[in-house]
Amino acid sequence: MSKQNIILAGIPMDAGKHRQGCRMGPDAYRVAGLEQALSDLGHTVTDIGDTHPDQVDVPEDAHLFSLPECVGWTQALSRTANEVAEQGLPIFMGGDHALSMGTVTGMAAHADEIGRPLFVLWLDAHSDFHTPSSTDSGNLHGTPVAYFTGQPGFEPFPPVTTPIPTNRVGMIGLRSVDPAERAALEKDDAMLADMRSIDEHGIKTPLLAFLDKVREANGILHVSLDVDFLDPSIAPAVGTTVPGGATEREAHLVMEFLHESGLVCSLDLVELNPFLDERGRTAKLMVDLAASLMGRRIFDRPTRSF
Ligand code: Z70
Ligand code: MN
Ligand code: MN
Ligand code: MN
Repeated sequence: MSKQNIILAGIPMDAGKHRQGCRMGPDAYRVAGLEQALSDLGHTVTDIGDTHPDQVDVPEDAHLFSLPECVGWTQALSRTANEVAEQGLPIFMGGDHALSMGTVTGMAAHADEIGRPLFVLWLDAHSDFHTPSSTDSGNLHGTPVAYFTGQPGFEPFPPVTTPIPTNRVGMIGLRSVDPAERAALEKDDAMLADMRSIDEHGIKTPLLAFLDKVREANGILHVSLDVDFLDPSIAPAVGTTVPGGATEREAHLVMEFLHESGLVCSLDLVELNPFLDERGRTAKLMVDLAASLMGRRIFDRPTRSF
């Protein structure tokens, strides 16, 4: 991947779930040095500041947490993502995972405009495949994949004009999937790699298979990185810790393969809750992973040369 125009967009969204703190995510990434880490690699980096939700005329819902605000964010982010995608490679600094309802639909519209199919790589412990009627928690951060793939039941949200077919979605890192999500995913054709299959086959196997699919279709790839993809022992700053996640080495390897593929068009960094961090270690790890995705490496030649 050559040198890029990277656009950093802060999304202080906390409306996707009850537990608060993700609104501090964008500033934590700034303090942890994301802009410098990327410009050190030779990229041009522009931080456009924080985005805000649109005001919308949607009533509160008894079951869904902060529904009007989530609708307002989705509308604003879909527009913003489509706009910034024309200027370079956006990195969306979240904010909770409900922000992907907006970023992915905006990137899908952009991909449509340039005539290439958008694929989505979901790096997460969770599948986030609930619909507003299947969610028990009422937390809309558990629903973005169902929304941008065009599942029914999202009426107060903007209609999805460019749904991503589920066969263009790859999920890696799964280890917490609710029964309703599981039933829906088993009927569907998304590529699923749970931690069991990663233990068995290594993380490289599903990743390279998915990247082949993107390449064969002349697609572009949006990557959505949830902090809880990582094991909580290395990434404690997240509301929903699930043991048994990706190691630091597995995560870096994923990022390095993604860089080498040259297919990545955009990145979400989501679910960082700085209120729960230990001396910034999770924010710093996420910055390091973003740097690996954007080309940081130890040597510029193959190192198996001995
Ligand atoms: C659960 C729910 C979720 C992220 C937790 C959890 C969803 N399936 N997503 N953390 N990122 O409440 O729907
Ligand atoms: Mn556009
Ligand atoms: Mn998630
Ligand atoms: Mn998650």
